Amino acid sequence: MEKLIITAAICGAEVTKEHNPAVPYTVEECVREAGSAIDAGAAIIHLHVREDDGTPTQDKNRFKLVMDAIHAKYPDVIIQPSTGGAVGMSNDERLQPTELKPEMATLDCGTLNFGGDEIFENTENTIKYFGEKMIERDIKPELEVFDKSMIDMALRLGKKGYIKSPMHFDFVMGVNGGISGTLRDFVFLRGSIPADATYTVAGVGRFEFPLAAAAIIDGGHVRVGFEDNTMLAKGVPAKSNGELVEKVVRLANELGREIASPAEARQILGLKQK
Ligand code: KMH
Ligand code: ZN
Repeated sequence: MEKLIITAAICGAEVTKEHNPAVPYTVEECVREAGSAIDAGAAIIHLHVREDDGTPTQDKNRFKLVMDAIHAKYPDVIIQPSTGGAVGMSNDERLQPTELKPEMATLDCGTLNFGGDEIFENTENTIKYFGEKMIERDIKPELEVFDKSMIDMALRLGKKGYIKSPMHFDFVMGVNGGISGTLRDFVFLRGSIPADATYTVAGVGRFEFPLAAAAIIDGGHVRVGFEDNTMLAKGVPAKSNGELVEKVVRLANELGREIASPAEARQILGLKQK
């Protein structure tokens, strides 16, 4: 079986220090949290950035600052900026980090309810626009799907030339408004992608580790991190993103799956070697 790629989603746009005091806002905190995850075995850092007070931003200069600071200490790691940003941001605001030509970036494949009155808006034209920009900038999209219909959207737009194959999906499961985090729905999603596609699974909250175990067994890949879940176990807050990655590494060891380095992750995902 292919080695396991672990992605750490270290901060997200919604989670705050009130949820867990280790959620990073400043550049130094982002380097600390990315470092803890990389040292534990993460090959990819899925990155959102914040102002020092925690306000989410898609500012290109802030991304550059954080990405350069992480790469200064960890030159090999794959940094995957978010183009989802935070609810309510405009398309061009969200696309700013792609101007830095990262190896990968997320591409969200549909609109969903995002709690309360919030709607995370990704119209068909938005997805096409983001797809075109990523092809133009030679960026491999991680296709974030929060429901089965979003896989169908990606496949349809792939046929029209907006997304290249082989595709790489991220099943984000357990968001209120998206698909559930059950094993039944995991099997449904993973059975709905093309044979040449790869996937990672990001289980939200209590679904994080059960779905990680399912993907480890199935030959898929795993995302963990404060963006999705801040707890190491019920009632036990994680002290760092690294602790969440360490738990995935323990599961992988028990289940006989080796961990991919960033170079091995590049090979699995078809990215150019550095
Ligand atoms: N913060 C969410 C609204 C992504 O990174 O591409 C969107 C999100 C998805 O986190
Ligand atoms: Zn994200």
